Amino acid sequence: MKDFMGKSDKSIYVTQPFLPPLDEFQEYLKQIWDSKWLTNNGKFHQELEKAICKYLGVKYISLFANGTLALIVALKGLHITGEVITTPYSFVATTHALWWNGIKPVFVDIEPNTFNLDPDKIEVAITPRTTAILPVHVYGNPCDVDRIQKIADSYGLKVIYDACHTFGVTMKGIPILNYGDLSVLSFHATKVYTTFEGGAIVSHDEATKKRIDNLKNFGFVDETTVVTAGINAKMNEFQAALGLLQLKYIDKNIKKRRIIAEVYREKLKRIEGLTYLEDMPAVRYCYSYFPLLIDKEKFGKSRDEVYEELKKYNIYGRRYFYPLISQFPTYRGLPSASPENLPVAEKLSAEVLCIPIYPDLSLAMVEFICRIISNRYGKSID
Ligand code: T4K
Repeated sequence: MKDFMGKSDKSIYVTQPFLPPLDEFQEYLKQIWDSKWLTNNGKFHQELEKAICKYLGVKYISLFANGTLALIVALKGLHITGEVITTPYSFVATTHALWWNGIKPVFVDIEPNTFNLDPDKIEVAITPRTTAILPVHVYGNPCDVDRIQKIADSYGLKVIYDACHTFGVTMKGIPILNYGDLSVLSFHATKVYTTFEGGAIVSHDEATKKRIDNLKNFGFVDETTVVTAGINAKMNEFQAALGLLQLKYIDKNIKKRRIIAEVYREKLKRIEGLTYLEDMPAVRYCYSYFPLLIDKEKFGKSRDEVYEELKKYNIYGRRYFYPLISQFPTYRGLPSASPENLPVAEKLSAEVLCIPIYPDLSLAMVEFICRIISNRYGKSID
């Protein structure tokens, strides 16, 4: 940071990956070099599966090359077809995974206070062709898992959670990943826990894990037997090695993120027209994003004006999730994609700005960001 109200001398992005000390990674690289084992269920892959299960408190995990392939395979693994109820308020990969499986997405609106699929609106969207619900724990904020499960049970639907923002999140001590039939994680460079690119599917029984493992490896079950038309979605040894190292630092990193979120909340709380997600009771969060809602009428400036203003100081927030998935050309012709069907998602998508949050972001920079957001418009944060 240069000076208090000056331009930051390096770009500050919405996120930045945490990387462990290079010499620690080099130790792993040496082992990979010596063994010449680069992928296909190698030593580090096997170690990481065990270590992540332990850390997350889940029974079975299958590691993937990225979260998108994991989503595609999760749907395939449960033989999901026809129509699937999902949220428009997510990263495009959520709905693209349906499209890649030839499944029709049916968009349902979200709740204003959680940004997640609204359970009150799910039932009216169910048709005889509906086979599953694909909710997203957006920004790592847990969905109403009990109500969603109740609906799924009464209509005989599967539930696959897109849990890509939700590393290590628990509710009343229970890992959020243990709800639903499957949960999908992303370990992309922009995520709380990263393996460069990467992802995983959490399953609850051995047979399902085996099916998923076969699907991610071309359908092979042994050297000569291919039981299904699988794909290549395997995580390699370099990714797994970084994953093992990241686990050493993850608690510390989540704590740093929490402190940043607390400073943002404290500094921005008295400003009319600005709101943010509050932590729900009994939830352990991972603070993957800090979404700020900017009400143009009350705040006096629009979300886009604040976004542009921050850019002048080399600070690059992101408008996750604008545009809504339902507004992209592939999906906007669907009846459920109409803005009248999705008023809450439309409103939040126009108001949200995700401001920087990552472990190495200094608290001085967090305060600086708050000052740009507030002081420029004549509103004191002190
Ligand atoms: N479901 C959900 C709910 C998701 O959020 C995602 C991914 C997926 C599924 C799919 O999982 P993956 O297949 O990706 O594992 C980013 C990420 O590419 C994407 O992984 C993520 N969600 C999405 C929310 O954000 P972009 O296009 O906004 O990323 P990009 O490259 O503009 O990066 C954002 C900022 O992060 C950059 O301005 C700078 C910083 N950055 C980025 C990279 C890649 C770094 O500092 N280092 C880096 O290596 O999509």
